Amino acid sequence: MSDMNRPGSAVGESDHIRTGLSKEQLKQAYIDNLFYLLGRFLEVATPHDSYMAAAYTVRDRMLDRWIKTARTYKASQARTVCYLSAEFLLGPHLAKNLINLGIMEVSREAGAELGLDFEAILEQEEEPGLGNGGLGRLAACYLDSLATLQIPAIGYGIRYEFGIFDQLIEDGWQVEKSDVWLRDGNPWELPRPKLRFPVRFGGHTETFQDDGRVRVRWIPDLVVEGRAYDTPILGYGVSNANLLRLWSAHAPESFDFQAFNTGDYYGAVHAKVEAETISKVLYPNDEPQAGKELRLKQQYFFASCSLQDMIRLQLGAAGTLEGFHEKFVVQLNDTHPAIAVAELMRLLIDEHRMDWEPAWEITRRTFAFTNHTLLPEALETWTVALFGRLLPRLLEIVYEINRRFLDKVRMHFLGDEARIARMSLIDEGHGRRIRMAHLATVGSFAINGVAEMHSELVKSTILKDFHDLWPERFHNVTNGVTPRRFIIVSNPRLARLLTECCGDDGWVRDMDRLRSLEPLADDVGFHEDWRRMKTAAKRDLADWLRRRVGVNVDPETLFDVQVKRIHEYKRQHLNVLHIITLYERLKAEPNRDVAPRTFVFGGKAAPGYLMAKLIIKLINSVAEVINQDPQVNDRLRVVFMPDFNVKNAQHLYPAADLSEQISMAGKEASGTGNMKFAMNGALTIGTLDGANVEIREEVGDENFFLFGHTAEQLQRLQAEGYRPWEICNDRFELRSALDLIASGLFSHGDKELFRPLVENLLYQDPFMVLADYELYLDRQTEVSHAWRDPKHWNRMSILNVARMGKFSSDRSIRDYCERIWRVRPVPAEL
Ligand code: CJB
Repeated sequence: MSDMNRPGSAVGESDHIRTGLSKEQLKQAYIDNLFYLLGRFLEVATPHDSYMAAAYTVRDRMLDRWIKTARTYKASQARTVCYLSAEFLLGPHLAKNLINLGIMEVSREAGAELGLDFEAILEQEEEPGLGNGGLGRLAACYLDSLATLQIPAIGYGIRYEFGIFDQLIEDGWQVEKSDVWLRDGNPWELPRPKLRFPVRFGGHTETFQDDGRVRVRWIPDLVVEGRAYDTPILGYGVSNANLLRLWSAHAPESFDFQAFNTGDYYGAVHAKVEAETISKVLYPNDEPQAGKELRLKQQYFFASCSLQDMIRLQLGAAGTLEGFHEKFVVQLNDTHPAIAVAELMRLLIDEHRMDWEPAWEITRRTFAFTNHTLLPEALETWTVALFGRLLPRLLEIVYEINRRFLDKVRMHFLGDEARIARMSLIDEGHGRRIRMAHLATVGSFAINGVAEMHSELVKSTILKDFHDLWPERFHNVTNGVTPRRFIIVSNPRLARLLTECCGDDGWVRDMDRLRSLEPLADDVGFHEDWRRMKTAAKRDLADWLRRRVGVNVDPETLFDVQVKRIHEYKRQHLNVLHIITLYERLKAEPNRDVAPRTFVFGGKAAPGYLMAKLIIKLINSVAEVINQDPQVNDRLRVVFMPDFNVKNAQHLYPAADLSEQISMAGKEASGTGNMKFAMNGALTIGTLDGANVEIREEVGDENFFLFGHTAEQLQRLQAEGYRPWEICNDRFELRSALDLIASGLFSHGDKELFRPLVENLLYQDPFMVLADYELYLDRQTEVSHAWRDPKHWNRMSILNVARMGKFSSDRSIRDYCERIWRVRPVPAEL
């Protein structure tokens, strides 16, 4: 990437060693930081010292922008977006910040002159894995776009001491290792020890008279202190830097002293441990949430700290809470922070002495809610018993919100008691549970899904009754991903090519400009550039896989990639069935003409999700047999890339030829990996699910391999009585693939190992893998044919990249700004 548009040069470069962007200034600053912050000098610096010094050098430059941005925002009094998310999956900071500052190339040169191995320095960074997958990564993309679009915004979340586990593969099985990302220090954050708020748990409530009004006092039995850690988030090619504020849980000092003074030493230590546990570890998702008391504590903890912080800011600026909802709009990233609705009511009523009606008016106009899934197991509910024990005051408030809400419903739908039971915030049917999605919906002025199809399903299924009541509150905002991370950082060759074709790098902020590539789709010379770029990325990946995984793959083969969380609904096992069928075809007919393929899988399974873990074992077992079989291993290779995370993913997107987006229709809310692949020129094989539908619309049906039953067809099949075993009777190859797994061929003769998986497919098949098997195979055969015609393939690949503008997260954020948040850019100047 050129450094042409770097913000410093646009607005007059500073001479200061901490802010200047010239090569000499960067070199000097690096040596200075190495010396004064790390106590090292060039000759003895380890790669990690070098990384830290480089990070501090970049951070200094960001702080300059950050402080000026904060001043600008303060002066403008503009509305601020607060993005509340239990997850932020940021990926490594260094490369991304160098790009956004516009100093990647000059830093590379500075590094070379200092004799540093620039790539090795980038490689040193351990990413903050504060998220599970799509939802957390989406939050990170949105922070990047908010800053780039110069929107005043704060991301609020939890500073987990341990992020998502590191995944090792041992004997084909997933093994989890704790993620100690903070061990060697985090140069990107600034602790704010003075910025701390108390958060209460347990105890009881009592009423008292206050100025003739009855008010409630909450006497907790545990008080935890949330302390802020701030990370600057810089926009691309602008001077705006926003704030990510993460909360870490501690025991308040006064609490310790009390117990020490009464001689209860162990009690004090216990209280401290209990407090600090709250921000200890990120919960892996996809697991039944029974009994996850700590998770509810985490949710309340960060919602409360964030709201107390907003109230502090509001009172500081305006001296009153009256215009709170005009100053702040709070986006709830799924139901994880939904308790904020009740907590804002508590803060306004109990702590700031407001009456219910004005407090509710503010609350309801503050929040907006994004739903990310329809899967029943992910729709959060908490038992009234647990909720009441941990958060007695919040339970009272939820009851009151519910009472008033149901009165309205009753008036609207006279006599429809069934509807009232369905809409209640309390599910009376399953041991009395609080429905967090209902709380979020009732407390929000806008509710949105994350792709058109998903938003329609939200309206017609899980929130149908609410849509009947408030149709105007429902929206769609299709997800997007940031081209800074997923094109420039991941695929610099493609970025250079795009800049050349467009004449400048304006496409990075306006991806619709890539449409100008369309005429090049038939240009022979351009095809050559395209092929060279793709092959180089495939060679890089092949090298990386050889070094990291110890597998050799041929960059000339079709790279067929499926990376995402391992889940039955995402149907990695459908992909495996295709591989086994190809294997059997080649064994039966060794000279059969098949397009040589390398299948790459990656993704983590929730530690308690046994079927997902068995799918990982199956992939590795099939890989072991196929890769060692000389009869086929020149045409088929299977690789499982361990520890799929943002950093590793960056090697994959540029190198993929085919992107597997094969979820059961109706189950994937959006998907965002589908976008990352297509932006990098991979073709998609996919079902009509989530954002696949819109990607296909944009890139054109002829440039997308669609297969599978639609959501309605699958529903009908299920309603008619779905009998997967009968499908096997008619499909010889399917039966045979399942038999092969059951035979023990892939498990050293062990016929039991994969039995649960095979039997689940044959007799239940909840995600209708077998129903789509044949359609999938047919489409894969067409993929192989298309691959044989490189001119045609390249054409499709170029058109995919040219037409992916819609899926930049800048477009998503613009949608949110215009339709939901009603906020405008506030440009910061250096
Ligand atoms: N998603 O990653 C998660 N975690 C959840 O708990 C619920 C949903 C995913 O969110 C992504 C961002 O919206 C979607 O693209 C994806 O389809 C969904 O599964």
